Amino acid sequence: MQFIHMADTHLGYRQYGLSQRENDFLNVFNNAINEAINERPDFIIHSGDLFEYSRPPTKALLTAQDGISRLKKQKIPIYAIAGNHDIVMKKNSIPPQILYKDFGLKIISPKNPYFIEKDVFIGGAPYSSSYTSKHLVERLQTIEKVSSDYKKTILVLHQGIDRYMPYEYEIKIGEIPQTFNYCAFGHIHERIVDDFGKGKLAYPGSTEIWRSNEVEGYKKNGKGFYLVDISGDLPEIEKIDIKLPREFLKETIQYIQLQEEIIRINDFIMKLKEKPILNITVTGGNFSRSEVYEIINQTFSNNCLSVRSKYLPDIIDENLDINNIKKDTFNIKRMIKEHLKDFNNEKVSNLATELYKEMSEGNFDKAEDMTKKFYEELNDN
Ligand SMILES: [Mn+2]
Repeated sequence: MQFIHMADTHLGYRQYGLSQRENDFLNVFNNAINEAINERPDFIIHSGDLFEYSRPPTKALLTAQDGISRLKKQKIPIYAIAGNHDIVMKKNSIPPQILYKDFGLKIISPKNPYFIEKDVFIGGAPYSSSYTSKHLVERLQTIEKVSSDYKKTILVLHQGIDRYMPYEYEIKIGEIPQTFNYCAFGHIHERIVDDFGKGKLAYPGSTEIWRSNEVEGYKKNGKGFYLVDISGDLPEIEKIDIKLPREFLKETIQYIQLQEEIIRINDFIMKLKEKPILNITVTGGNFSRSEVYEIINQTFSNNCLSVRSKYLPDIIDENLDINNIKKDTFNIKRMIKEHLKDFNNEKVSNLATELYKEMSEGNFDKAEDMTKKFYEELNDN
């Protein structure tokens, strides 16, 4: 008894506004479906964030449709839940996955919280925000009760757990029932496999590099999906890697070695078949950002799909004596709280602090996501 566990395919995501990146996400999904068919699993589980948006672009919808109908032709059932990207946080909203019901996609939802596939119990719930996680915990208790009649049980969820995301989780590890053989999670884009209760808990990770902070994890653990065998007492989990269409390079170079490093990186890039994405940080020394920007852009803009650069020169300011400044001055969180005290709302000041942090690091995409999420959850209540 083998199944495939994948998640976070984010179809429709147009990273850095580039159509090539949109295609990369679609191609990786296509390849993952091909590879999945080759493995001849008994079924497939998709643990959420099939799409980037709750209203995906047509191309993404067609790619999903094509993949799901190929699985149907091969008689491989596929089960899915909605992730936080697939749904808007409004009551009674319907995820786009519903479009594929007639193509054989089975959606695990509050209405249909579980299915039985070849004597295996597959139960779960769509993404719950931290504001509604109480309901989720109640739901989980009900699902656990029903599952006790079955020998092999799988729980499907799209949530962050405090054990792996201590600041942004929606559910605590202690709130997840421990009786399932396999907990098929989505949401965290890193690959994680852990012992949990009487079985295993796993995140297969995203299938493409969705944020630049996934590059390190990709280098270490690859990207793709899991092939899980639940015949024995403990599930056996095999990592199946899907090759990414292009390299995502992240380089930090010292200003003093700028010339040598640029040559080294350029030599590497010239050997690549596809234009990579290059994230480059120049640090140390007292240099002019605009001059270094010129050099980097001239060298790389033609042979990279996208060049994103960050400059961190040493700050030399003789008038600034760090020892004379009270530590409080640097407590941005306290400063923002003080300024927003008329709102009398901790969530607002927390958002402001987080936005300040992300935007000062140039993470505008993330800041936008956070703002969107904040208002979606606000409207939900
Ligand atoms: Mn995701």
